[in-house]
Amino acid sequence: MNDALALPVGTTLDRFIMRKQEDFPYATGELSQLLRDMALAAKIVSREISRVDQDTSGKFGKTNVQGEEQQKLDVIANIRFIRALRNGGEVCAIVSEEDEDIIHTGNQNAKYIVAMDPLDGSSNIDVNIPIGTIFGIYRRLSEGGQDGTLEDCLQKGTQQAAAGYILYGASTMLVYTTGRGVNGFTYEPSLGEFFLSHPDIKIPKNGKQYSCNEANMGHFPLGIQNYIAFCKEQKYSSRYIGSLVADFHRNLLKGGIYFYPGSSKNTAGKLRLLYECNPLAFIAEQAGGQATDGVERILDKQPSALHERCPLVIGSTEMIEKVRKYMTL
Ligand code: P6P
Repeated sequence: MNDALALPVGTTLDRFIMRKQEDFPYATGELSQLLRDMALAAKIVSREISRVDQDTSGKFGKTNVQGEEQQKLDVIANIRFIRALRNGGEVCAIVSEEDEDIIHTGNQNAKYIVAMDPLDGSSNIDVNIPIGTIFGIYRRLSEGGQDGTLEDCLQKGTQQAAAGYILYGASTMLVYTTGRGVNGFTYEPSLGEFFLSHPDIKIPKNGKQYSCNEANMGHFPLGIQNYIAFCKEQKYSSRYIGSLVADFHRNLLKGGIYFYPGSSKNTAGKLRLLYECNPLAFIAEQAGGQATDGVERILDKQPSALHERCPLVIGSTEMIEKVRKYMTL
């Protein structure tokens, strides 16, 4: 992180992106523009969520590739992000939780791939619980002048050029990294701008809160069950609202651990490696935390399918290390 370029709270996202581009001497501006495109879509989705009405609330009436019931806003958010990325011109292919196959944008000379969950936790919309968008950005491996390839999309998390999330909560926040720290921006709807509100976020090394669905406890690996028992002995607080981005964001700022482990019901767990685990793992590590599947580093995993699932344990370093000990006893 180039401290000389430390920018004051209140800097706009646009100015921040422009100044931070100077950290990358060979940058030619495409990634900067891509981040702006994501921010534009985030503003539009934030507006759609804040004015949910009978046209946008409730079920869409179909299921997505995961077999999950789509909410109308899932579809709206997916369309908005795909449109912003297609029109922005910097992305040749998109992997979305809402689409089984790769979405080719037609920008065949574009350098980047985006893997995204356009609206995670959308079943919480109708009960006004915060929800989020998660995205990871990769450089294409294939030559320009053609559509992005499956190989372009199945890269390890270590290959991400950038990653971020948008949290649609009491306020809308964009949190992202390009590999030089993590910064958070809060959206001011009256001005239509994101402003730097959380510069250089660092996750506390330890925490006293854990996030998991304890109803599944009996199906968790024994090591996880033993770690949860340890948390209870330590009198930690259980904090789980069933919305990954919201749970992760709270733990990122306050310290804590979120886990959605594999279980006897589903050995790979529920969350997807490409567009949920990898982006959040990149952010967690850049903020001084860790992310594993219980034992192995998430970012080192080689994806073999677009929508493959992966157990996730993510948050404060000392808590992750403790889980690793319980998992390897
Ligand atoms: P469960 C939402 O569907 C989600 O993907 C995450 O946002 C959330 O943490 C998790 O699933 C909740 O899953 O099985 O506890 O309801």
